[in-house]
Amino acid sequence: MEIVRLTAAQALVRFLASQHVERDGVDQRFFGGCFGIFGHGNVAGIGEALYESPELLTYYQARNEQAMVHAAAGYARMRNRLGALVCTTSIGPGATNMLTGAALATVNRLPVLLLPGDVFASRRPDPVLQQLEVPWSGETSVNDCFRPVSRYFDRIWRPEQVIPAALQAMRVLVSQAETGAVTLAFPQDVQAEAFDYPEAFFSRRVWHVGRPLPDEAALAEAAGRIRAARRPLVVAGGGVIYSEATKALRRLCEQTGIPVGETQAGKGSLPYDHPSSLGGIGVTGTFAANRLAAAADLVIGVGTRWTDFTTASKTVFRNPGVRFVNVNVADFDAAKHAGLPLVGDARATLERLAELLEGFAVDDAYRDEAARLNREWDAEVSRLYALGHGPLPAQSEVLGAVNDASRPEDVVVCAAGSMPGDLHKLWRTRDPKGYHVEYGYSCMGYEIAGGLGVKMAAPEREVYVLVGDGSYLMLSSEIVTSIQEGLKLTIVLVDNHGFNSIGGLSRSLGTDGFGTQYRYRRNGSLGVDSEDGSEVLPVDLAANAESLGARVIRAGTIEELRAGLAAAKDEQRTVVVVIEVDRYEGVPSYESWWDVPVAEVSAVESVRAAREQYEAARRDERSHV
Ligand SMILES: Cc1ncc(C[n+]2csc(CCOP(=O)(O)OP(=O)(O)O)c2C)c(N)n1
Ligand SMILES: [Mg+2]
Repeated sequence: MEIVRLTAAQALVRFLASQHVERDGVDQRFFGGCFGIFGHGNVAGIGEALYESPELLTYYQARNEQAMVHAAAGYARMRNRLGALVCTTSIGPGATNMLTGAALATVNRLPVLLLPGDVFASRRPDPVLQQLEVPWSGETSVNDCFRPVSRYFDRIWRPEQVIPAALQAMRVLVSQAETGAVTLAFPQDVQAEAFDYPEAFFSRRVWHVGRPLPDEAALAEAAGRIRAARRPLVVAGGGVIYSEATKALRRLCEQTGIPVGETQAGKGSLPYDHPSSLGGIGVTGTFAANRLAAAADLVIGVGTRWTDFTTASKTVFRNPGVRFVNVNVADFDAAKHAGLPLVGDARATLERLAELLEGFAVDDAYRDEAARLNREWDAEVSRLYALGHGPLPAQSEVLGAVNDASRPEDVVVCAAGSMPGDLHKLWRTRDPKGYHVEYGYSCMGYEIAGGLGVKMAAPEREVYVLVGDGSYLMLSSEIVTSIQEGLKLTIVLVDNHGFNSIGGLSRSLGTDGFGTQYRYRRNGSLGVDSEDGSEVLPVDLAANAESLGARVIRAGTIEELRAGLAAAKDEQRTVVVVIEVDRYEGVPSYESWWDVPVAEVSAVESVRAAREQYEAARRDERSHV
């Protein structure tokens, strides 16, 4: 057996560089590079390995560890989970800064490989700088916090352990059912220790990503139930996009006339103007989708986790006899809502269902109803895109201008605040990869960092990052990375001086926008929305973006925004277009509800009224059992 003497870090980097995935006969390298921030916990281990052999994995320098995991998640999503990035950090704060990113990746089922440095395995210099001392446990470090937010966790105590740990990491990363954050905590002394590794460990390894089919009996049962349904409805989730099942879905809809509502991750499963497309469903859904959902007798979930936003907190499906069929590669999701589980790949399963449904179609009246609702909804979008609101424009007009400026293949990126809901309703998606709203974790600060990852995965597309002022303030540092790497982003910063989304939620629940605006403290209070007009904080986010090296365009009107977006197209580096909007001119919700509990007792009259409404609304909440 040929052997090669390497440090544990060199061995891991060499192994990662030779991993490939193959689906449908297309072979691609799995790791597109390694993000990192060095400290004493990784500079001489992983850092040395990357320095010694730069051809193995391109090193990208990030500004913030949370942000680099967001970038890795954005990258993996854009690559339909057939590609990933590695993230290396020092020990202690560098490591724990990645926790939020790890949770985001796991919640969204996106592969990221995290290599937090860890305290000395030998424990010789205990406690090392930044070590958490745990009086009751000698083998615990801050990295144990990664366990619940990782789909696989290991700590590499000895250099030879790189071999099983790396192979297990790959098994999980490429598994379409299991994937998420994979964490290999790497003690800083072990990283630098040498071992005689078998050369074969480093040979090119191709991980096949298959398209498993559900059990044929379950497929036959599903086809029977669909044939018996009067008002079937498909709910398309992220799995449709990841499995590249959009064409198969379209064929099935055209053959059968079954209409489609989309989750946040599934938006783009059909183009917005397809007659079977009802757009977003649930809390932030369209009236088209929510109306047909209310009466649906059979709901076919494809690649969806069935979150409360999709089900409008279990109020959107109102037909007393409604039943579910769930196509999902993960049996965990396929079993939800007491559905008939079709555990398999979305594309292969939809293709097989189309065969089994040969000759079946819904009534023409139902097909026509969906097409009419599609058109009526689009008229509503046109209305909101062109409100002409003043003096400050409405946010919906900003979305319209960005949609108009973008090409079909360009990508819109967003994550938290009031824009994800508005985008879910209003964005006219024309390409399956054109809509990228992170709504599994809806993490403020994902927008710019995630957009960077999207651009790394698809440099040929323009990436439009829509970010609120709150998210921008939380995490905008990767603007610097985008400039360092020449990875251009067009960032549209929508300023409403605070948390509009939560302000609106607060008003609707009786607490008057308390604590959601960026205002001075006056008379002991930060103010509420009914006392609007007080001075806002003098935060100049445009100047901030400029100071980071971005080209900045300040737009006062929608016309200036349109001109700014046109100018941004000719720019090579990251552009930030800043526009202020009227925070009270929001997009309404359409026949939906979200369960956010209101105080059962309160001294505040408006809260008591909200509680009454809450109790009434909750009566519609049902369990699908
Ligand atoms: C990291 C994180 N903290 C808190 C929240 C809760 N939250 C959701 S939206 C929001 C406000 C976002 O403000 P901004 O980005 O300005 O968007 P706007 O609501 O004004 O549209 C908050 C605090 C969150 N989603 N993520
Ligand atoms: Mg805001």
